[in-house]
Amino acid sequence: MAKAKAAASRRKSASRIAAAKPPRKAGPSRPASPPKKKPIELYYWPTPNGWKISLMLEECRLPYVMVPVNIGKGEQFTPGFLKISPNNRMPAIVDPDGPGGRPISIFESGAILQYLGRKTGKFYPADERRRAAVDEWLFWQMAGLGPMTGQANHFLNHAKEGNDYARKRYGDEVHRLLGVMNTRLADHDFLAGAYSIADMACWGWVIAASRIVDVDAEFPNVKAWRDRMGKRPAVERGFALGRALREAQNADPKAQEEARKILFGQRART
Ligand SMILES: N[C@@H](CCC(=O)N[C@@H](CS)C(=O)NCC(=O)O)C(=O)O
Repeated sequence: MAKAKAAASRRKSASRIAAAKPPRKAGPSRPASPPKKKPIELYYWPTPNGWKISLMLEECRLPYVMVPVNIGKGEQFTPGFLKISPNNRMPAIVDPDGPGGRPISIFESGAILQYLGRKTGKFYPADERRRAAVDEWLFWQMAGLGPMTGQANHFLNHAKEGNDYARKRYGDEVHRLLGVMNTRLADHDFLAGAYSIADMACWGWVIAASRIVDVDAEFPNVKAWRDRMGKRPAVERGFALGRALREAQNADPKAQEEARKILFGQRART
């Protein structure tokens, strides 16, 4: 499969997360164990969309290797990555053990979360009524909280002076969405009732929105949810994945300037 081949060429630079094989001990031969499954490849950079998938992989304890896609250096435009993710956005995954035992690649974080939920039977209930509730809040994040917080962050923290209308429009919308979330969480511990992929999808965006809106003061139920999630060991691990990579880039003004040029002002390349 072409996509999987392209992925293989990028694997060289992968940070190996999967447990290393212990050395074989000499001694009486043991019955052959079933062949070890290859880890999932996670194409990733530590951002709110990337964290969704690192959280889910950690929560499910699925073996994976993280392949950094430095979006500030333009690695999302390499031909190998575009074969996996034609939208030049991370996250994406390649699961060597996909449907029918054949490799599959998936882009779009919501599609990846649903796929991993169906694959593992975890955090994405099979019961239709409960699944519909998870989908509601997952799509709410994908179409609302994520894009609106992204735009608010752009106009408030990255755009040049001016843009008052855009700042207000997106700032207001983030505030409105946090209000919706706060109301929902008044009588639910998690968005769809039980902890699910919808919560994982929202996690990083609430962290990002907390830099725009005073969540602690204005939205106490969202704060309590953020604290509840933050205490989960898998969330801690998923949130920490690749942090040093991003910190190194943030500490380098030249790299930041290069990133701005790559990330802003993109137009169709064909
Ligand atoms: N809808 C996509 C959005 C992914 C996305 O926007 N990823 C950003 C980082 S958070 C990215 O890869 N940006 C690269 C670029 O702008 O070229 C998803 O949910 O997977």
